[in-house]
Amino acid sequence: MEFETKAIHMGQEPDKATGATITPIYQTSTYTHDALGKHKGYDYSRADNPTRHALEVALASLENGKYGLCFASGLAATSTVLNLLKAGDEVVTGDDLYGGTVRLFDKIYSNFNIKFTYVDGTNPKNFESAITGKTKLIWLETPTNPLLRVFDINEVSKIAKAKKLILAVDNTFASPYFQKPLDLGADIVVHSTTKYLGGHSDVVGGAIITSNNDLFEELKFIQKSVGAIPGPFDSWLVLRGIKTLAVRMKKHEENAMQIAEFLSNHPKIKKVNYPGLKSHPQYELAKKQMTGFGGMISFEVNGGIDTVKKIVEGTKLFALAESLGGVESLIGHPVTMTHAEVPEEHKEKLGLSEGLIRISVGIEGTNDLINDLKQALDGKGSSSTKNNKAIVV
Ligand code: P1T
Repeated sequence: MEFETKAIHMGQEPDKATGATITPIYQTSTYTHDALGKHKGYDYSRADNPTRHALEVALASLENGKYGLCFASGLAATSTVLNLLKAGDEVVTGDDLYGGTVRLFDKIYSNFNIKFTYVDGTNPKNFESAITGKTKLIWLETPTNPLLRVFDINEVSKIAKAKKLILAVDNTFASPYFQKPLDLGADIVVHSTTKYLGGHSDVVGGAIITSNNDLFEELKFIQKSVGAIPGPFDSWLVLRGIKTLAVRMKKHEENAMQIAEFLSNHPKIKKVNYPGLKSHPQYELAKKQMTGFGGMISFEVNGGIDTVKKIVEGTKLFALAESLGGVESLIGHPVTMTHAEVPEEHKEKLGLSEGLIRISVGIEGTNDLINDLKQALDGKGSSSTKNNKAIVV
């Protein structure tokens, strides 16, 4: 079955009880048993819920996986993967990651005596060199947030397999429409469904997909035991979102490609990070492991925080906000927003500078978006025109 068809039909058969074409929101915490020890497959909604189940089946199919598990947020999904570990275990992770993931690693799980070693993921050999006898998990985010670096999933999966380690890939930026890590050798895929999967900036959620029976059993047990599950309505919003994922992703990419080219030719811009540009250091790898380059771009401006402030406060269509992957365009400043809590030395090592701006390109008209960036870059915006925008922190 083609991706577009799966997104609309997998797990989403007409409701057995009523014939409802669209999966109902089963807003119930519990289920009446037919008799002692006999129920219709559902017992209590922390363990399972039909609306969530429909989403789990649909997401598994989109990633070419066997099993899906949904969570209350992307970070709840990531925590669930980390809950596979025990005190004393080690994780080798690519160094460029969502700031909240770094915070979760360094500020929460390191307290439980789990060690995280960050490596430059652009060279797969760096993962191999950092592996010790205690390493259990390799964590990859690709393309990365916010520098849009691309790490070689297949090469890293060979290293993981040779050392019998679990490889988990955060596929949030690409979405399953453009990248399928399980097909490339990963054991676990993680998503913030808040982003492209939900697609409308109206829900926070997360997901894990795997084809490994043992990992699934363990992860399902953790899901039920820890309880970081999404409610039925949030599950339904993501289920509704994925129906249009394919058409949205095509437009995100079409817009992003034109915007990346426009930005590359702008005199105020020093560097554009977009895997679809031939100048991107991992362009060939991106072409090989992805079927498209996505809708996220970051760029470095000539000048300091004052220039940054003018640009991020000067756009009228691009809202100054955290998050990404919605139909509407967003603009952000990683070092003071999404990555504010990443330690200074980590930022320096990565080259995550004050001059870096990140945009999530929406699916509005391409020319409107380019014109909006143009007027902001050329300094034509004024503070009175952007009263719908947040304040830079
Ligand atoms: O926000 P949440 O649903 O918990 O997802 C966390 C997360 C995980 N992985 C990646 C790659 C992410 O980008 C995120 C969240 N990112 C943002 C909020 C952001 O603005 O980058």
